[in-house]
Amino acid sequence: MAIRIDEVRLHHLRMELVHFFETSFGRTYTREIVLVEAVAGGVSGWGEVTCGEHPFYNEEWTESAWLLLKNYIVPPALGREFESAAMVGAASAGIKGHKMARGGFEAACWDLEARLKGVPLWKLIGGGARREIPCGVSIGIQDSVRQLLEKIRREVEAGYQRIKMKIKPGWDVDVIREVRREFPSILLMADANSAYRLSDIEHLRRLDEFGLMMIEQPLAHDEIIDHAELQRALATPICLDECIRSAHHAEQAIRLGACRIINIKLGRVGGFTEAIAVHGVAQRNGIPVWPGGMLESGVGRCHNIAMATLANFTLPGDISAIRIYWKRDIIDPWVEVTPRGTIEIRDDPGFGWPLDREQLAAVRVREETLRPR
Ligand code: OSB
Ligand code: MG
Repeated sequence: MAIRIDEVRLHHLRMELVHFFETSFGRTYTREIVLVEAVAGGVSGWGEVTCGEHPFYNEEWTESAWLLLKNYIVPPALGREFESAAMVGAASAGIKGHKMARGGFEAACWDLEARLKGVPLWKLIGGGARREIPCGVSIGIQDSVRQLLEKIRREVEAGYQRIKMKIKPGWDVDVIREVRREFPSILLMADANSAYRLSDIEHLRRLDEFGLMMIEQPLAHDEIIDHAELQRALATPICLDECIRSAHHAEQAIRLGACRIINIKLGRVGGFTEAIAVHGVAQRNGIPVWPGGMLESGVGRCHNIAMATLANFTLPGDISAIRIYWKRDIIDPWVEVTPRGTIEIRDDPGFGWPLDREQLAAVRVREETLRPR
């Protein structure tokens, strides 16, 4: 079934987090999210651009994504027929970088295709390996160790299967030791978001004593070779996040031994087609993957849930209940986590959860409709 994109609407949402979220690159209080609505024959498909408010996780941010979508990604696609959503990414392949902006549009087209066909998105992408997604939770850097321990206790009691804590120089070995003293047997991992250098190798080796499931992206966002050297020196598995922007990067990282686990983020790799390719490379090489998160609204969260039904997503990921992030979200009902620490998938066409259009309008600060000229 060919898809002809009639128009595309960009929505800029401003959503306040329940609690600030701090990583090694900064603190976020309010998310500025771009949603992409792709319309064909009166049916809308929805995608989310997962970049941050500032170019600190990678080079993208809300404003860059808006401009890229408006000036480069959407115009060539308007009024054009695509054989399927799988062909949409190739149409913007000439753009260097900006994969989160490209991925927001690409994901909207997959959601649109699923709705036009009346099938759930997880089915369209070839997922469905499980009906329940194993969930972990990502806990930011806190003002005190006591606060961190309280948060971890709350989420462990809620049933989350693994805890990820953010680390940075000055908030690492000593803090993890406290966490381990309090919670000796939980599945625990640490995410550094590129805060260290290879010269920190002796310091990072001290993490080996804590039995972490993995350490995520310790070194620079674009540095695969040093990660390979670090991995040779560490017992703890390295998981790459920022470094893996394509299936080709996954191949290189695995070939060099730079990681034993990969975090796949839909936006970071430019959408579903590339995410499926990264998943395939990892699967063929015996590397388990899990779904990363970028503090998404319900729309992006549901896309991640669909992705996590692919067979090799065997580790609990950063997909957690909406209440952890938002007072009110733009989907209704909310995504909930079972006492088993899982999310049950749904069979509605598209991403599976109904949009709350009233709330969408309430948090929208800018809207623009792009039509063929
Ligand atoms: O590196 O995984 C990351 C949030 C913002 C930017 C980068 C990261 C994160 C998270 C949050 O860890 C994951 C989530 O959405 O639950
Ligand atoms: Mg990460």
